[in-house]
Parts: sequence; structure tokens; C-alpha cells
Amino acid sequence: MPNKDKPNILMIMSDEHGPMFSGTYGHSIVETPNMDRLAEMGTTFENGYCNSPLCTPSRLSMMTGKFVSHCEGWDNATPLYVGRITWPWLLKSLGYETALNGKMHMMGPKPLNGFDKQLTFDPHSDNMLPVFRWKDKMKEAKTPWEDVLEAGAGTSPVTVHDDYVEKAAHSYLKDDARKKNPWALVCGFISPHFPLKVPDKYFNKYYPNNSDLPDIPSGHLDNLPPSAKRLQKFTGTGGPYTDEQTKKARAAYYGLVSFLDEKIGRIIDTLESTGQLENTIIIHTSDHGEMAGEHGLWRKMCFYEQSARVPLQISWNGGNIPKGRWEKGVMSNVDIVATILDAVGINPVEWNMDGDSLLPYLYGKEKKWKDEAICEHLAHGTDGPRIMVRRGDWKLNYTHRETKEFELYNLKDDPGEFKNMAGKKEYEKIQKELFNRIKEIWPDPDALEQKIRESQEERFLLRELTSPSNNDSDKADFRQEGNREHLTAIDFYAGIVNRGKNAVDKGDSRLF
Ligand SMILES: [Ca+2]
Repeated sequence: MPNKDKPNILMIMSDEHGPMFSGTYGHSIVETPNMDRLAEMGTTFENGYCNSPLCTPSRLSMMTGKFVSHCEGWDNATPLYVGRITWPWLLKSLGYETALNGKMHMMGPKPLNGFDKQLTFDPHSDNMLPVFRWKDKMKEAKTPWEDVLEAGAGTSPVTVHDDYVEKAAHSYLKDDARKKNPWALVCGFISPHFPLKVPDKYFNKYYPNNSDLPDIPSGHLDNLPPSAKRLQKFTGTGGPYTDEQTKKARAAYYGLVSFLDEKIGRIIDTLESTGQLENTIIIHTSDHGEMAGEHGLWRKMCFYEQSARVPLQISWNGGNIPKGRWEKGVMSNVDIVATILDAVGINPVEWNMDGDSLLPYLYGKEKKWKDEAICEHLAHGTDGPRIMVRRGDWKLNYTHRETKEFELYNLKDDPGEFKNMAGKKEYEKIQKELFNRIKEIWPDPDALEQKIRESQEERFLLRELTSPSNNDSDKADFRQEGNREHLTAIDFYAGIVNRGKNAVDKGDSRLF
């Protein structure tokens, strides 16, 4: 029988959810009653961050408990080195059953990395995405990002996938086999990730009467930092869009958040009705956020709050995690990994994890939390390594390129991140302090950049060598249920060539 020493782990991970787009985090329109329910059941972190504002790097960091530059999960076409320890492997060493249900966006042959099985399928693990080389000049989108223009009622591969994930979660939790061993289940939902299509019921909840526009002060878009301008040109997400188009697209995004929230609620119901709520630690997070038009951007790949912050909620009905606690201390997903390990009796320090367990803090044994988050972006949408450090009220963003770029924001005085204080004499001390922390993580940024560029070149060459043709025929079959056959290394790289070449040549950034 399950016991308190070995709590079950249920991780509900969404994709592309900026926490401010939820009622739970204070949004005046978006209703998320089941996130509210999780907030009552446990502790919610106001300032929780992902460790990279992009799918695969964020998720590989989440799997390994290490920063992206440490686990070397550079971009959306980087497989995880198979010898890398992940938290599911460590839980298996204690007799846990581990299951992945849906998306984790791990690339490569047999990308389970410590999960016993995949309950449904992950369309992104074999939907091959391009390798972008920093040595190539960043392309500029030729047209506005189409997803905003196409937003509305309907279904998409995302909503279909998520329906399968929910169904598989109920079956897994209701299975009597769960009574034998402790288990860890990750439900990898893709909503509220674009395409911005959501069934009528959810879309009509917000459109046309219940949507809003981004908060953009007059003149701000003309004064965006260079990193944001480059990203805007690359993605085409600056539009131009009419206010009505933006409102409609935001309404569809809000609808996807509600669609996700209902699924969260029904899974908690099943956990409760099967008598497993007491002894299950529930973690709710996302891999990164969504700009939703703020700062003239959609999607992510930057360190603005909408992109880098994620919902972070943790509860344990039968344990000692405080209920109804709203925590402002800064933390990130690597801390969640360390917390999971600590909860089952594994010392994360022994495995050289970059995160810290939150348990001593949540149990009141430690009064002061470290109050820090690190986020890195080492992929497309930039032409050099980027890193963010948030400590207390301050956030420093650094771009390592020929002309070094800094952005410094005080989130208390300027929550919208409209006033870049970098380089100002009166904030010299805090900028230096935060940059010193960056230098601890990146002791040699030139060497890091070189390593990333070499990896880009190697993977680019592998594509060339394994490409049988330049067709586009290997799209994922979203209708397939059950385990997918996993890919061989050759299939993997060949797939990247096929899809990647086309996408890069066309300057099409919609695929990723
Ligand atoms: Ca993602």
C-alpha cells in the first residue's frame, strides 16, 4: 500500500501559460476555478519562473533539474544525452512507477528518459523542428504571424491531443495497479499553446464581449530593447494587427486557459474519487508563458514576465505543505525538481541539481527563501546567448554578443517592464551584483557560445547526411492513440532535415 514516505507525484504541466492570464493570479477576465481550487489545497508561487522560455530547453531543464547550459538542452532540436539522470530515473530507483502522458517535447530515439511508458503520444517529439545556426543572419518574417489572424472557435491538434491526455489520466488513476506501487504521472497538456483555436463554448465565453487589449504605454513599441525588436522581426508577431484581431486572439487564448482549467479540475476529481488525494503531491506548472500581444509580441523566447513566468502550485493534502498560502518569494522549475526528490527521500545535492528543495521553507524550518530564478535562452529568436537573473524585486537580462546588451527592471516599481534602468549610475550596484551572479553561472560566456555554435554545426551536418529528400511527409498523426513507435537516430535527424530545411528556407517560423 502507498505510504507517507513515498507519496505519489502528479505533475500537471501545461504549455505556454503565462500565469497572469488566470483569475487565480489576478486577471480580471480569465476564469480559472480549478487553479483556485489548487491554490486552496496548497501553496501558490506568485513569482515562479521557467528556466528557459522555449519548449524543449525548459523541459530538459525540468527533467534534469539543471539549468539549460548545464544539461546542454540548447534548443527545440536538441536530444537529451541518454546518460543524463532525470528525476523519473531517480524515482524509479526507489520503486516508483513512472508514466508520461502527453507532451514533454523530448527529442531523439526513445525519448522517455526515465519514464516507464507513454500513455498517449507526444506530437512534438517527432514533429521535427529546424536547427538554427547563429552564424546565419536572423531571418525576418515576411508576413505578420498568421495565428493571430486565424484565431477563433474550433478544434486543433492541441485540443484533440489534450482530450486524449485527459482520458488517459482518468484511466491511469482508476487502474487498480496504482494501489501496488508509488507512482509518478506527468500529464503533459499542450493548451493554451497556439494555434489559437478553441471549441465554441470556451471561445464564446470571452468573445466578443469579454476580451481586452495589451497594456502598452504610448511610445513604448518604438523604444523596445534591441533583443525584443530582433525577436519581433523574426517572429512577425508585431503584426500589424487591428485591435479587433488582437482582442479576438486574446479571447481564444483565454478560452484555451479555461479549456485547460476544466481538465485540471476533472483530474483532481478522479484523484479524490479513487482515494488517492491524501497521499499525492500535485504540482501544476507550465514550460513557459505567452506574450499575448504585450510589448508588441506573441509567443515567448524572451524574459518579459508574460514569457518567463509560469503558474507554480504545489499541494499535498495529507502532507504538511501549507494550504492556501500565497508565496511571493522568487523560485523556478529546477526548485520543483529538487522538491520532488526531497519529498521522496533523495538528496538533490548529491545529484548536483541546480535547484533547491522548497520543503524546509514550506515546512517553516527555514525562514528565508533564496528568492532567485535563472532563465536562459540559447536558441532561435536571438543571435547570441541570453540569460536572466531575478532576485527580489530586480531582474537583469544579459545578451552576450559583440555589443553586450543589458536590461534592468524593478518589478515592484515597474511591473510592466517599461523602464530599462541598465547603465544608470544610481543602479550601478544592483546591476553589478546581478551580473556577478550571471558570471558564476556563465564563468566563460565565449566558451559557452562556442559550444552552442559547435552543436548547431554538428546537428546541421547530421541533417545533411541523413536527408533522403526534401519532402514534408512525416507529420505526426494526432489521431493515433496508445504508444507511438519511437524513432531511430537516423529517422530523427532525417526528420529534422525534411521539416527544418523547408521551414528555414521559407522563413516560416510558425512551426515552432
Ligand atoms: Ca512550450
